[in-house]
Amino acid sequence: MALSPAYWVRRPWATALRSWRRNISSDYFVPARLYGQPTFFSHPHLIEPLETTPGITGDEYAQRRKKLMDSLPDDSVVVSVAGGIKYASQNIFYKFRQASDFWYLTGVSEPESAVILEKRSGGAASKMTLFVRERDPSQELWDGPRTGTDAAPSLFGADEARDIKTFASHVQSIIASYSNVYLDTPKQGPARRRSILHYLSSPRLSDMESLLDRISSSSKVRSLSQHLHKLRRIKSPAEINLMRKAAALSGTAHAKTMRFTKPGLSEGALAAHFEYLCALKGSERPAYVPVVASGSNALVIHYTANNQLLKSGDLVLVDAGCELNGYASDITRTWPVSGTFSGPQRDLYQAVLNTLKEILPLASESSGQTLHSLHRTSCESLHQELKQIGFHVTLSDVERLYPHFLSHPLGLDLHESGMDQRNQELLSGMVITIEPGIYVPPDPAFPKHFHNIGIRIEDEVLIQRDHAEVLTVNAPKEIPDIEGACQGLLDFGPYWGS
Ligand SMILES: [Mn+2]
Repeated sequence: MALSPAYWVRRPWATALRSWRRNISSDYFVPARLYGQPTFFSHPHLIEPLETTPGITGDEYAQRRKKLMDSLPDDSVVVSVAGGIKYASQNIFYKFRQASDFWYLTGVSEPESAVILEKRSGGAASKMTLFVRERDPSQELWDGPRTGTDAAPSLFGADEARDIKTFASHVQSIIASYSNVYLDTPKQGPARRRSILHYLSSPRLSDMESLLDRISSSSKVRSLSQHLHKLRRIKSPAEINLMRKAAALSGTAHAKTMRFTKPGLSEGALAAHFEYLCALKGSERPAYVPVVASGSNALVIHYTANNQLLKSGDLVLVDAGCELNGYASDITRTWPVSGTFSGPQRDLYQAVLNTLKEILPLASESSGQTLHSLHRTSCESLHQELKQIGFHVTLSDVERLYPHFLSHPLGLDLHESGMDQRNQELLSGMVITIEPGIYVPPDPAFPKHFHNIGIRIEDEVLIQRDHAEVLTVNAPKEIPDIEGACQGLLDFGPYWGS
């Protein structure tokens, strides 16, 4: 895309761009063609100068690779591959989503790509080889432009780029010459989707399978994700900025969806409204299938059928969050379909909210808490709250009413870094959810007026040294705020509007 001279001068980052121009090759500066993903030249509304992907600079990607390689012994090689294209049926593909680990290391947004990072002994800088799809005009006519091996090194800071078709043979020889190999195979990774096998849906797959069988049976292969997730759990200032935006966008969409709610609409209409609001503001996709569970559907934790009609007098539980610039957000709110809580709904809601508010101040680095200790505290707190409103329950009964865990870390993935973090002390820069809930089955053991009510309230928090910063403040959660939002009394103002 050609940019007029006036365009450059008017933008505040014109100065930064001029100094940047001096440091890069002229063939990159001249936007001779489009690449396989947005760049500043083709998409200045998405990408700032110096950024490889929205909000993340090339320097930050280089820092991530350096930190990873510094954490590994000499004579190590890292292999990471792109996500695979997934198909709904036959050749009907889903919108592509990059594998999080590969994206975290490279910023490459195309499928059928891979990276090899090599660290020899003696403190020499590690070498980065990118594998990408070679340019192919006949294929690009169908699928859009590719970055290709010619532009990949300057775009992503790689030492060299090769055709992905040579990856299988290349990886074989590379791995043979290193003592420590870090990659995720189906046996080691938590799921196939992150596996090296999955990234090629092509005739080459069978070759890769036998190759990887041989590789993963080797004793020198170790899990890469374990090392990467140590880095990924602490968010950089740039990542925090992106996660703030994703949380703010989802929070606003929750508030507006409260306003949109009325008896007779389907649960799916609320999901559609939420997703529309997020997409309109630039979200690539929902971070997960939204749960819109009215009435007793809320007792099903992962209810996603979303095909019932909203009834006056019921609550509706909405667990929904957008993905923005690759980062997930995750918010649950529960509100009355008719805009006003009934007595029992109000009591139970306030009980869950009190527990959430008891946990939030504990979520800091200096508190020395872990996700496990916070969860235990939430069980004790819910136990006390339930007793206050007339439940005759023991602490162990609480598990029946609150069958899920309190919290999970999030970032590029909705549930980041597996379960091994539950026993680790919280550290500044982590982003976690806090999501207590109560789901009352129609069992005579529990007071009848609470039967079939399900309530969950979920915030995202950024762990700081001495406090937790709630990122999801745009989503109303106090009872008067929720009722106000539902009844249209909340002033959405210029920020909320448009
Ligand atoms: Mn969650």
